[in-house]
Amino acid sequence: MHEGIEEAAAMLASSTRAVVSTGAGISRESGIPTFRDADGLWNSYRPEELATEEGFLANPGLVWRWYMERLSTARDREPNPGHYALADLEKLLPSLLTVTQNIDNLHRRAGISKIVELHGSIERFRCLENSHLHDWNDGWTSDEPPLCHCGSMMRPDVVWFGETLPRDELERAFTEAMNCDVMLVIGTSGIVQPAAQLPWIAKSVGAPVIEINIGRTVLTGMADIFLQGKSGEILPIVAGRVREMLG
Ligand code: BJW
Repeated sequence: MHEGIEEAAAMLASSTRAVVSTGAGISRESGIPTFRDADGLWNSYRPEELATEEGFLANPGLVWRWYMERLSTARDREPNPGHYALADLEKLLPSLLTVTQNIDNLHRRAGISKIVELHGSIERFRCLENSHLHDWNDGWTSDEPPLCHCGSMMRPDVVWFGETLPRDELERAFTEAMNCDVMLVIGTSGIVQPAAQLPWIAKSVGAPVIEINIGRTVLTGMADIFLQGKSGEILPIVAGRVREMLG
């Protein structure tokens, strides 16, 4: 067993305000690609074209089709043992809040109920002009963005580069980070702002930071505990130990 697991589990078991910050790595074992790994999306696709408003306005069909493909992948895939272990931890630690940069909805599907989605959701849409929100509509096609009742083009309700994050979600994430007594950071490269600030905020208020990642990141040097490996393998062990400690 990983030597830091015992210590990490003890920190979580004794916490009263735990925050978990997740990134694309937690969903990789479900078959959803990350962004910046060797097989990540940004190695095959250009973020300027696909994840900015300018890219969308230049070629709405291209961006819409890309998101439709990713929506279909997200719906086809299942939560993995890492997602389920986090849902177990939420039951064991009622104060635990999950803050995710992921848009894939897998945390909710695994049973997580206290969650802040910083970058939106691939399951939701809003129109460009008036931000009218829509769920998926079976009358829509995957080819071109449909129009809202106000006549404006529909786009995925996700946060693209250069866009501000949803205000309430960001405020809640920052407030919880400022008040947490331990932060668990899972499967993120830790470079995309402002989400990347969360572990640093936790650290600045004296909360220990536990990182789970298959490789070292910009956060590893500041983390109090670094658990190197797949989140789908490490998280179930951590959650199991927390259950025993609280048992
Ligand atoms: C495993 C594993 C396994 C693999 N187990 N681990 C300040 C300084 C510099 C730049 C900026 C700044 N403030 C703002 C910016 C600009 C920009 C930014 O941060 N750029 C950086 C790239 C430098 N930020 C923004 O534009 C944000 N907006 C903003 O700040 O507004 C105000 C503002 C605007 C303009 C100027 C200044 C201020 C918005 C960011 C939106 C990000 N959007 C995306 C796309 C969302 C929709 C979609 O999915 O299509 O969000 S980009 C992409 O990156 C996606 C992710 O949520 C996000 C983070 O990626 P994540 O999750 O960390 O994934 P990876 O791939 O990077 O890492 C995966 C990790 O998992 C790796 O470490 C692996 O090792 C690990 N892993 N398998 C455990 N099995």
